[in-house]
Amino acid sequence: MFEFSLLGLCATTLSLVAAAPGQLPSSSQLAAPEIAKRCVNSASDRSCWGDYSLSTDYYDIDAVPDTGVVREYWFNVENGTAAPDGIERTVLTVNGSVPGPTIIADWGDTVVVHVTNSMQNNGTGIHFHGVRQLNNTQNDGVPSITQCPIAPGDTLTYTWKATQYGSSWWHSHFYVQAWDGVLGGILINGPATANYDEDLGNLFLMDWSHNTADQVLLTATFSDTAVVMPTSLINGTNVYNNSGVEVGSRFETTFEAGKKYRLRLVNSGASNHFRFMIDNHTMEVISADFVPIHPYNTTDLSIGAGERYDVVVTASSQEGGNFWMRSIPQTNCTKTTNVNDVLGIVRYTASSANSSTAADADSAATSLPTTTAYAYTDTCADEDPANLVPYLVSDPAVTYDVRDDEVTAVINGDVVSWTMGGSSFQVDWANPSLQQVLDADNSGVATNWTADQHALVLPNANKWVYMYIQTTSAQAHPIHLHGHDFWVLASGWGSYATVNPALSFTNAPRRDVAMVPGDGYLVIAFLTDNPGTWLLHCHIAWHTSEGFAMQIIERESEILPMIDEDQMNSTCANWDAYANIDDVVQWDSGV
Ligand SMILES: *[C@@H]1O[C@H](CO)[C@@H](O)[C@H](O)[C@H]1NC(C)=O
Ligand SMILES: *[C@@H]1O[C@H](CO)[C@@H](O)[C@H](O)[C@H]1NC(C)=O
Ligand SMILES: *[C@@H]1O[C@H](CO)[C@@H](O)[C@H](O)[C@H]1NC(C)=O
Ligand SMILES: *[C@@H]1O[C@H](CO)[C@@H](O)[C@H](O)[C@H]1NC(C)=O
Ligand SMILES: *[C@@H]1O[C@H](CO)[C@@H](O)[C@H](O)[C@H]1NC(C)=O
Ligand SMILES: *[C@@H]1O[C@H](CO)[C@@H](O)[C@H](O)[C@H]1NC(C)=O
Ligand SMILES: *[C@@H]1O[C@H](CO)[C@@H](O)[C@H](O)[C@H]1NC(C)=O
Ligand SMILES: *[C@@H]1O[C@H](CO)[C@@H](O)[C@H](O)[C@H]1NC(C)=O
Ligand SMILES: *[C@@H]1O[C@H](CO)[C@@H](O)[C@H](O)[C@H]1NC(C)=O
Ligand SMILES: *[C@@H]1O[C@H](CO)[C@@H](O)[C@H](O)[C@H]1NC(C)=O
Ligand SMILES: *[C@@H]1O[C@H](CO)[C@@H](O)[C@H](O)[C@H]1NC(C)=O
Ligand SMILES: *[C@@H]1O[C@H](CO)[C@@H](O)[C@H](O)[C@H]1NC(C)=O
Ligand SMILES: [Cu+2]
Repeated sequence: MFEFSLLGLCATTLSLVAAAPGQLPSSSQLAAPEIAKRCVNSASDRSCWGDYSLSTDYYDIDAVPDTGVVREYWFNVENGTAAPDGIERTVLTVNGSVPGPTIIADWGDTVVVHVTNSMQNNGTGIHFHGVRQLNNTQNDGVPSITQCPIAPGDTLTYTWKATQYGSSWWHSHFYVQAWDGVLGGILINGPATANYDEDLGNLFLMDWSHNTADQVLLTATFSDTAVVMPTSLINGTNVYNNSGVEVGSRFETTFEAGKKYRLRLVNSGASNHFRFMIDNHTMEVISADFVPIHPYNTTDLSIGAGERYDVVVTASSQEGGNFWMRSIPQTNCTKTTNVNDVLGIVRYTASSANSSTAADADSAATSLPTTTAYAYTDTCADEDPANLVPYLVSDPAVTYDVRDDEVTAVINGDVVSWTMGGSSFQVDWANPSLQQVLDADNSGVATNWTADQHALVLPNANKWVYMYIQTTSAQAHPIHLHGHDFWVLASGWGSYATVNPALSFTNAPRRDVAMVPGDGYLVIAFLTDNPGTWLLHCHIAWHTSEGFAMQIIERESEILPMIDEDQMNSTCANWDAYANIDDVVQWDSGV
């Protein structure tokens, strides 16, 4: 196992020579004349990255760094108990904690993750959210799409290259297991569009129930009851008012006046949409998902399930010494009983807090903040697209090659099911799409995708695909595409056909999750530049399980040579054996 340092260390070392973080360059390497020209990443110039930079086209595999460094992790998925907010319940952990270990790498490294399923009663599969997986669909970690579930007792190894840099998370894509705790951070060091002194790492914002996600899903789906989440956590912790007794503890972090801190916000929740802020502190937003943007300042930030934003917060000298950090569930699309008590604390170090006496300083170190929230509008709309301007310009074609789709909400009696383009998604754990593609290629008999498998088959390379996602229900939905960033050409309230909005083709926001507003539309574009089987779905946990998904079968004829069939077959054989013996019943969508 490697030892990692979270701070700028990796960045600075790598920019000198292509050496592993923490490994000092030899004097001969430093003496080489061409190395002297290289840009050095430091607190005062985060845009530097050795021979690479913010202008490097990270979609071009030949342009991105190839460090030769391998980051290897061993994840053990287990069943246990924990009390993140002071209320003990069953949780599923990776290496004993929620969140599990953070994957830390430098841009251009290779990441290897060995996942062992040590649970008794569930399969699993780990998805590396937002990671492009170029020519690497088998490592996307989605049971029913790219693999069979990993059976109890089995181990599967995922390997992928960090061609992008920035912040994300990994999570189980089996059933609703992620929201029982099978999740953790991804942090890829690279250049940034604003300077900062310290990288505080990923900060998870997550709604939390005292029942297992499995129980919540059953209620949501079969009793026609809207899910009400009792509370939410900040980085895996919060207090809870347990019938008048406050239990649990709050997330706290320490600022030193004069320093700038980078926070990597991740909404890892099942359904809540959050508005994040730190009282009396403006945030400078530097990236949306894995896409660095031109920085903009805001006092509050809207973040949907699956979305990420990196922010730089300046700790100026403030009287009082401590401030509330807030993750406020947005009632516009979220049902929660705890809107105002999802709080963390930012404390200034005694030496830097502007307090005139030692007693003031002591009290600042322990007392609760008394600060007030910034005013905000309660909505689940994404950040203003005018602010989400990618640093690296990469524009879509003005005309499309393929145009698809529509989504509507359908409620059948007691059972909630969602449809996209008329079908409620239903795929089979034991027969993943990728396996079907291999079978078709091996046998020469094409797969006939069923309506429930909702496959958008895209055989041609480098074509522009436009999708119009329209919802006629009041709820907003975070839409996530695997294997690609997409361009957000338009979004808004009302009917797309009626509004007929202008599409934005000039440096539009680009990312891997975007909100379709309630009773509204989202228009996205992506390029068929990555052969594979890729899921497109609503990231609200219950909706994915209830069939709000479809899949893209991209450039099928190129997939076979990149597949490790032994690995595919062995995972499936172990799953079949387990599923037969234990009579596993799949009732959800399969994703
Ligand atoms: C996780 O646990 C495994 C043993 O189950 C251990 O080998 C590995 O080093 C741990 N990984 C991390 C990142 O803690
Ligand atoms: C976790 O353990 C509980 C209690 O033994 C059991 O009921 C449950 O099925 C287990 N869950 C998984 C996913 O193995
Ligand atoms: C997963 O485990 C939960 C208990 O933790 C159980 O209720 C559920 O049925 C299991 N699901 C599958 C598909 O095995
Ligand atoms: C992807 O794989 C195909 C077939 O193996 C190969 O021809 C192509 O060059 C690869 N593309 C990249 C970007 O690696
Ligand atoms: C949140 O928790 C993760 C995982 O334990 C950790 O890596 C990260 O540094 C924490 N974030 C902050 C801002 O403290
Ligand atoms: C805590 O819960 C109790 C009983 O449920 C209630 O009376 C009290 O007002 C709550 N306190 C706060 C601060 O919300
Ligand atoms: C925080 O901002 C409010 C409103 O601008 C101001 O009244 C207050 O003095 C500030 N508090 C601190 C500790 O800076
Ligand atoms: C954001 O605010 C900080 C502090 O006032 C300032 O230094 C920075 O230049 C601002 N950034 C932008 C993009 O306006
Ligand atoms: C501390 O606060 C006082 C009064 O608000 C102010 O005059 C002084 O400049 C502050 N000191 C620093 C170091 O910010
Ligand atoms: C959400 O906000 C929008 C705009 O303010 C409003 O039109 C819509 O009715 C709200 N939806 C819900 C469910 O509150
Ligand atoms: C798909 O349908 C065609 C035409 O109906 C048929 O010839 C073919 O055998 C089917 N393929 C499979 C894999 O079922
Ligand atoms: C994997 O299984 C398929 C049947 O599903 C078979 O056609 C193929 O030959 C197997 N591949 C290997 C490498 O064993
Ligand atoms: Cu949804």
